[in-house]
Amino acid sequence: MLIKRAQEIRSSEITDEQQYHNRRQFIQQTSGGALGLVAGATMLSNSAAQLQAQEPIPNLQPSPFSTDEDLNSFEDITTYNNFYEFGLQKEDPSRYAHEMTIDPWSVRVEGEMNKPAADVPLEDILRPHTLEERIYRLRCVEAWSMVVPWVGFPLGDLIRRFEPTSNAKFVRFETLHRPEEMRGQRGRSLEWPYVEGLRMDEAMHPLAILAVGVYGKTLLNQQGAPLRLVVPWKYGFKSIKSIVKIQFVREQPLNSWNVAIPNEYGFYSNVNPEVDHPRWSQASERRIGSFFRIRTAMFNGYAEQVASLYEGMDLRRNY
Ligand SMILES: Nc1nc2c(c(=O)[nH]1)N[C@H]1C(S)=C(S)[C@@H](COP(=O)(O)O)O[C@H]1N2
Ligand SMILES: [Mo]
Repeated sequence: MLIKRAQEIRSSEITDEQQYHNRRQFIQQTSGGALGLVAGATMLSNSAAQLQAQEPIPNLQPSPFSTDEDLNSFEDITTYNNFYEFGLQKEDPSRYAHEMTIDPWSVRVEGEMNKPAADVPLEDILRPHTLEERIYRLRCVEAWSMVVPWVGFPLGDLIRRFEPTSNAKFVRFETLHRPEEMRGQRGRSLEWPYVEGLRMDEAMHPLAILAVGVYGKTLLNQQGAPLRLVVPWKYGFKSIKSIVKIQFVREQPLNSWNVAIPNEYGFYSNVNPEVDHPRWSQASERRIGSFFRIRTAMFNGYAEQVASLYEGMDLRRNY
């Protein structure tokens, strides 16, 4: 069990927004007290994606960073995914990600830090943190977007625990590499493992979170269970899934999409309607589940919070 239930909460399947809002209210009414997080994620051993048992996460606090836009349905969020480790089609992750085992799970934390390098069990990664609900827009570089009610905690809070030194200028992340369970890794659609990185000040920004859940329950594998990054002002590919390694490094890391197609995908990858992708416009996006295109906002609508991180930088060159 990943999350210890402080109180039993209603765990009926949630498939639409109205139901969800009712449930959120319920969660808010019954919340109070810190979360107890315990060991031994025995949550999953599936023969089919539908059998992935999600655990309810109680006592979620709403976040002032949440958007109040309409949420995408649980169905959209869990069946229209990019997770190339399971294939290139949007429905491939929901078909095949159950083949990945996520119990036990640990994260190797190493690099320029005062604490010794260690394989940290997932429960120790989570234990000190209070989980919040963060409703964020996720804007894929392919010009579609979703609104997702994540459950997570600030990445910066985790980083601080390991006391990175002043040599740590960037944070580098790796996804699990296990071709036996991740069929896409048997091919060469990308170089494996999937790698991403953030500049230290980006990683410390309060909007950047590590997510463990969605819609009030633990993540399904196709969403990057048991632990994935969410950086809402950047294109979706920065939000690396199923993280097994976090390194504090001196140099800007090479990230998978930049290595694969450097003239199309950079390191920064800030959502920017003024800088088109070489093959398509980034000025607008299609919200999944809607027919209409909407205008894309600078930094995906989070400019007020993050623009200062990039002051003086040429965002055309640093794409
Ligand atoms: N390990 C890994 N992480 C990944 C990807 C991937 O292929 N592999 N795809 C990225 C891309 S392109 C996007 S848009 C988001 C999609 O997240 P979602 O499926 O939860 O919407 O995950 C990102 N994280
Ligand atoms: Mo993406």
